[in-house]
Amino acid sequence: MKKIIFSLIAISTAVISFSAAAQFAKPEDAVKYRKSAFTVMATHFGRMGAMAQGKVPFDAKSAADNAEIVVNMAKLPWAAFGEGTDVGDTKAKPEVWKQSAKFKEAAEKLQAESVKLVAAAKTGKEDAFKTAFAATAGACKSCHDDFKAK
Ligand code: ASC
Repeated sequence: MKKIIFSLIAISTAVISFSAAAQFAKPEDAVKYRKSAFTVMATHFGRMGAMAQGKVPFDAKSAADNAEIVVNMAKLPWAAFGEGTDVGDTKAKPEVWKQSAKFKEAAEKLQAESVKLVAAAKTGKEDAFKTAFAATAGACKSCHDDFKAK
C-alpha cells in the first residue's frame, strides 16, 4: 500500500512539473499572459512616474508599494516568450527570438533596476527614488527600442 501511495505521489509530482514546463496550452495564452504582466507593470510604473515627474507629490509608502509590484511583475513576462509565441496580437519583434541572449540580458537589466528601485523607494528619499526610477525607465525604453514594434 505504502509503495502504491509513493508511486502515486511520484507520478503526480512528475505530471505537475511537466505541465509547469509546458507553461501555456496555446501560443495565444502566452501572448495574453505576458501582455497582462506588462499592463500591470506599466500601471504601477506609471503611478511612480507621476511622482518622479512631480505631477503628484512624492509619497514614500506609495512609491515603495508600486515598486514592489513592478519588481514582482518584472519576473513574469519572460517565460511567456517561448518558441512559437511570435503570433497573434503582439508587438514583439522577431529579434526577441533571433537575439535571445540580448533579450534575456535586457530582461535581467529590468529586473536588476527594479530591485534597486524598491530599495531606493524604501529609503524614503525622493532624490534616490527619482534616480532609480530614471534608471528603470531607461531599461524599459532600451528593451522597447530593440524588441518592441511601434
Ligand atoms: C512607462 C511605460 C513604459 C515605460 C517607458 C519608459 O510608464 O508604460 O513602457 O514607462 O516608457 O521609457
